[in-house]
Amino acid sequence: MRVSRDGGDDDASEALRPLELDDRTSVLVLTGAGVSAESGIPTFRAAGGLWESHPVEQVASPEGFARDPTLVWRFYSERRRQALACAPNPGHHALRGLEARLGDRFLLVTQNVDDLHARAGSQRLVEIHGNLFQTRCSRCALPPFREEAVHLGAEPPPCPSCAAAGRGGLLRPHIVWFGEMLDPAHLQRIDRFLAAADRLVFVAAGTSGAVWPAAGLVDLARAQGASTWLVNAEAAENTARFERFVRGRSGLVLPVLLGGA
Ligand code: BV8
Repeated sequence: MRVSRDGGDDDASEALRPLELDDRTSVLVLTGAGVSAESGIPTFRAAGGLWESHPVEQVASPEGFARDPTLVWRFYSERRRQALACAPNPGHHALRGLEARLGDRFLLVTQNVDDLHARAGSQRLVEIHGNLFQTRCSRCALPPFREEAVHLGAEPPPCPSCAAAGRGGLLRPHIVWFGEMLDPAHLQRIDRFLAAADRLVFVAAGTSGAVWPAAGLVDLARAQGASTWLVNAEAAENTARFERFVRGRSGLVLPVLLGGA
């Protein structure tokens, strides 16, 4: 496994060694769909960004839900089934292991909604795009709740509290769709972690750097003086923003880089 510098080409690369982390160093990690690929969950890129010939932005958007809530629930129900049938891989476990060693000097930010980091035991975890197994009402203030059920019926599931009040609210996945704001509490938690860090290492893994604001996290970390690593099977849209690029599968690279191997 080779490390190339500043998005440079491979022949100037060096052998991969575990990160040197002294007790003044904090680690911020961002993961994407690539980290769950080895668990059997297709990435957005691999699927060509399409679901059943629907551009993902169409089914993962408030407009898509307003247009066809039954179709959107089929999209998320199939992903619930798929995620429940999968298990965390060595990449997830290596992140859990590093958290155990660093404690509060560690924070894991994920774009993944598949629940695999939580199932691997990650605690200091920010699911910035939500979680497949959380449901809320699209209309009233019913608090989000854990739900593993699939909704494949002709009718989308009604909100029980709206139904009781004679309102027509529908349940929706508690997921951040395209065009929707991220939860400010999540962004504040990341900012607090960055501000509290003495020395900082930022690692992005299994992400194409195509979706914002997640793709800009590397720049926030650099602004804090972080050393920056990208672990990805192929070059990402923002590879040039990283000091070091390890081209490889996260299930193989992360256990070595994070020293759990
Ligand atoms: C918002 C939940 C603002 C849903 C998701 C600036 C510039 C351009 C566009 C925008 C911008 N700012 C905002 C936008 C619009 C939009 C956006 O970014 N669009 C993109 C498409 C251009 N952003 C938004 O809409 C965001 N909201 O901006 O609100 C706002 C402001 C005012 C008022 C209102 C609103 C919300 C974005 C969140 C959307 N929700 N997920 C669901 O999952 O169903 S995004 C979803 O797609 C994922 O969560 C993830 O974030 C993204 C997919 O990206 P990746 O995870 O990186 O996956 P991908 O398949 O692309 O790549 C995988 C990589 O892994 C590949 O590189 C591959 O090589 C690699 N790989 C594969 N196997 C492995 C591997 N690597 C290692 N090991 C392996 N084994």
